[in-house]
Amino acid sequence: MSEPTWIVIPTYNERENIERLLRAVDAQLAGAVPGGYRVLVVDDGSPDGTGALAERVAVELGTVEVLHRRSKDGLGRAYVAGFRRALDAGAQMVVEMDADFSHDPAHLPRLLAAARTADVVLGSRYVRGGGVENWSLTRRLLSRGGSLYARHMLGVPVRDLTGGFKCIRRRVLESIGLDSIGADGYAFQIELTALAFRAGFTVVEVPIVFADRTAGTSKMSGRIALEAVWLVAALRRRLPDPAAPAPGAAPPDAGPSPGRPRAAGEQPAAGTLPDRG
Ligand SMILES: Nc1nc2c(ncn2[C@@H]2O[C@H](COP(=O)(O)OP(=O)(O)OP(=O)(O)O)[C@@H](O)[C@H]2O)c(=O)[nH]1
Ligand SMILES: [Mg+2]
Repeated sequence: MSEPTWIVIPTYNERENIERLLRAVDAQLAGAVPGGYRVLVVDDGSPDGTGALAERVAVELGTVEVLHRRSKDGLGRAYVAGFRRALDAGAQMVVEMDADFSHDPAHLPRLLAAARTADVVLGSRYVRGGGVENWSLTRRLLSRGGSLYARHMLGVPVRDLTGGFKCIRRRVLESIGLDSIGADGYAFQIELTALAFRAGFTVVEVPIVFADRTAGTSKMSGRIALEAVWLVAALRRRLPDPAAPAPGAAPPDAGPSPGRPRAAGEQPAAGTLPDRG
């Protein structure tokens, strides 16, 4: 049987980070994940040779595989391809994280621990104990403003909607359907969480400190940030009605288990776990 936990890491020109990152992830997870884990690098034909370097590290570590895609096709599509591969291989829990150390591998055990009792766990900068390091005021305002905008537009009670460090259960990905996710960049993260929440799954935020990348260059752009603004507006029209039965949810008499749809007035699905690490 395949490993139940898969870590999916999209890369484009991350040569300066990928080897160190794969070793750091391995060091955090070795022996700590029941049933074992697999790390999947999804590389979009990085011209700097990230894919080939990841292959070399994979041979040495034995826990890593690399999915090579022909050319740069955006973060959202890279994630969807990675999720597909993980689900096909039997993954029960999929974790997504960036390759540039903004998502500290040391947070992985805490996120995975929270995922034992939640369907979606978000590494969150905007709950108590979380934060960002070395960001300009403009970047802080953009990120905070983006999450607030999406939260209010979509009615999803989550503080950090644009972050990309999260654990998602298999049943969530199966229920929302990977084909239904159309967005890229920040909007991809918003869409995934909003669809999961509206389908009735439990979403929990765990504080993380997000460090600015120190090696390699950013692939985010003003275009991707702007895309998020109009995609959130489009998503608002497309999201299922919160009162309607959720397709992935258990029957209403199944008790307060994850996946149960919530009626109006019930506890919000999103909660915060205290920072223990
Ligand atoms: N496969 C693939 N990976 C991508 C693509 N665009 C970005 N990535 C990866 O996705 C992750 C997040 O991209 P970043 O450029 O770090 O975006 P960001 O964290 O919002 O921006 P910075 O804080 O400036 O680094 C990194 O691991 C990138 O290498 C893409 O088109 N394809
Ligand atoms: Mg980054």
